[in-house]
Amino acid sequence: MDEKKVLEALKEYRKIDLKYEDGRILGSMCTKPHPISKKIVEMFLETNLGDPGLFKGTKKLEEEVIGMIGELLHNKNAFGYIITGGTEANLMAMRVIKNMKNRNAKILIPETAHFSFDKAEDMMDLKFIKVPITKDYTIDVDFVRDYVEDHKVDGIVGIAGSTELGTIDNIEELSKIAIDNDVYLHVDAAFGGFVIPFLDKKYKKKRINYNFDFSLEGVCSITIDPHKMGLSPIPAGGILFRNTPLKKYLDIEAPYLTETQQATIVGTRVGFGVACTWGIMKLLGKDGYKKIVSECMGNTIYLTKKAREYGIECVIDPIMNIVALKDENPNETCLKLREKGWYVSICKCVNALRIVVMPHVKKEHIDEFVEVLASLRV
Ligand code: 0PR
Repeated sequence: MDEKKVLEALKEYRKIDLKYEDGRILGSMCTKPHPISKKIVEMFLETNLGDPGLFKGTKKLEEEVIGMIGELLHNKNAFGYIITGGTEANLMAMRVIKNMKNRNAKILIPETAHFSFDKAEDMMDLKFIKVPITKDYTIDVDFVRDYVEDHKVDGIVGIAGSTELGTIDNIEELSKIAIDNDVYLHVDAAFGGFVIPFLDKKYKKKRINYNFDFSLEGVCSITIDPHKMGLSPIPAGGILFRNTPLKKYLDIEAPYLTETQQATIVGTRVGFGVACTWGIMKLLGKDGYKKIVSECMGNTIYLTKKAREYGIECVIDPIMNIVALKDENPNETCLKLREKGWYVSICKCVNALRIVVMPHVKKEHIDEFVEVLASLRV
């Protein structure tokens, strides 16, 4: 095929894909990347952070961007990586716990945890104790305290922005338990990491503890994904550790590379995720992210009000830009919506449809969607 034909053929395939800007993708934690990404991807297309000695500029950017995210999370000395996504980030954190303890590590994890942890358990022979959730859909801290005091536990996982409901576990309490009992605490803020620091006061609720970062002494590592609310293109996940000595639990000898230790799970890895995250964070700044988060939160509240007008109730008053709409048969409703061109996801912890109000979801899409959803119910 000549170039023209190749591109034409590819365009046909691309036409089959849904487009974020059409506003029909309502169940995704990803969105259209910031427009500067195209230029940055072109500039950094061939870079490979798997061999950082060859791409010293890109490696420097990674160190800088980890510094920037570290500052956002109140720890300038954090070390970490921009990797493929939240899954790799969580796998790396679980690897640290496993290698620190050097045996089948026992880890307390909330029932609301993302399925990437199930992959970690499967691959690394970890022993997970699933912690029940409270009526607020957050980790039962009393259960954690009692369990840790009575058993030998190696790690605790808390979530700041759960996948299904956007709930925030009480990380401050988990941190105290972790310190008192010398247990490793990992926080999965894959989604919430680029939301919580930018939430305007008016969207915060009194009864929720929003502290989730390194300012809490017990927090050892945090997953925070630029390719979700950070507006970076895929792949760009983030893993940050409290301090550099933890690196030894990740390092694998790679004697023939320009850097002889490798800590990430993926070997050959893109540099453009790093460059895009650096560029977008510099361009938007804290005010830019605050504006985006406020718009999403405004639309989230708009969706809940609109739904209520049609008698459709929410499972919880949304904490971040995730809405769970009660539905007796979410699987069936989800399929019916798909037939009509709307793509939502569903919750498994409760009978509900799940909508992530990402920046591509606008009020006009919400208006249309709620009408369609209501029409399915009559
Ligand atoms: N931790 C949390 C809290 C998550 O919500 C997710 C993904 C991960 C870790 C894993 O991140 P990666 O998928 O980057 O490895 N949550 C989304 C979900 O399962 C991922 C997603 C994104 C799914 C876009 C669909 C989609 O269209 O819902």
